[in-house]
Amino acid sequence: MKKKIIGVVLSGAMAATFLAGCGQQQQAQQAAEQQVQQAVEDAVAEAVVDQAVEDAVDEAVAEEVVDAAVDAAASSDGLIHVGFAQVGHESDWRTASTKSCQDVFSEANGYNLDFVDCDNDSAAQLEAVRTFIQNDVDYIIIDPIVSTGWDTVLTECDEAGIPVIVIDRTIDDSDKYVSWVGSDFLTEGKAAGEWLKAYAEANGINEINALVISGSTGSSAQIGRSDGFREVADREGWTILDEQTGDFTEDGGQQVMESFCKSYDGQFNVVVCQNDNEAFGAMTAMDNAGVSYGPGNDVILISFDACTAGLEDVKAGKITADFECNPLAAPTVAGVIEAMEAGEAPEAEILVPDNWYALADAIVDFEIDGVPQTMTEVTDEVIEAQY
Ligand code: GYE
Repeated sequence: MKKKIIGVVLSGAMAATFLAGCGQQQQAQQAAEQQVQQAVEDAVAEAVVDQAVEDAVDEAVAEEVVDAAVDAAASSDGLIHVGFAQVGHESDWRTASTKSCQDVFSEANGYNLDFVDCDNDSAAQLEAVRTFIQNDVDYIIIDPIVSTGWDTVLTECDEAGIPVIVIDRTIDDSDKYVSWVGSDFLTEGKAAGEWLKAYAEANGINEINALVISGSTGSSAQIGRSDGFREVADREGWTILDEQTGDFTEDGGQQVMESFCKSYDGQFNVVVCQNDNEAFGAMTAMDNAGVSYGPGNDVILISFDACTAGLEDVKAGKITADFECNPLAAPTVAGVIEAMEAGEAPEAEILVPDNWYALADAIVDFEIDGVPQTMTEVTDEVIEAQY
């Protein structure tokens, strides 16, 4: 830049000398000075632009070099990078699901797992997925907290060329994912209803007045279980006195049941909890309110999930029937990824099978949509083998 300015100053001075020789010394002097000034300004401006362009080019090159290095490091570890946006840590079911994913997507199995516990916060879950896109993972697994609000972010995954696999809960407003692996929540809800019908008939119970403690509102697990049970209740003319969410937590179940015990004192003979943790809380509330539950008692207590602690309560005669939801879907998701790695098209929908559990006295024959169901008697061995 300095060299250019000196050159311009010199050529201006030479012009001044020439004009002075022609006898118009003063005017020439002024013109020359202006010319010099203008030239200096132009040169400075040009140099500033040159420098800025040079800096920007340097920066872009540096950024590209860093990106390339990161990419090289990522792919050179030979692992399949998976981002998993998990719902949270609200229940025994969730703990089992997380452990299963962490075991399956381990380094020893050829994976690098980026696990995010979204703490039941939908905004945090969308952010987790966007971070996976930025990190350019190979696959994204989502257990959707709620079933709607997904199309925009799934479009972003699609545009980034990252396949999405949905696990457990469903996405109902977008089809931009390659596969879903999970349980049929509507069938679980119908199972509870159809079992209750058969159990009530077998035990001479003519009137059903039910209270429902539902799961997290807007999750497909809540929607399916509520709809399935309600379908049977409506058909049979049962009364559902109330339905309030316990958010799939023990605390939530206890709080809702405390308020139910006050509002519906002596009016209910069935309590449906949409997971075992809510049932644990509801039992505490009923104990405190002096309400007896379990086979042969005031209240028929129905639960979902059938985790180890839930089945222990079935065995102890507290929960009358427990409708399983199997949380161990991660090995099946790994199968989907392996198929894609091998260039095969994965199955669009893979159902994880569930069992229905009770003690021998509460095992009754029932059908769902004309399909006969089998129930499993809860024994120590069954509990031992459960998740
Ligand atoms: O029933 C409950 C958990 O999405 C099926 O979420 C899952 C449910 C499960 O919190 O315990």
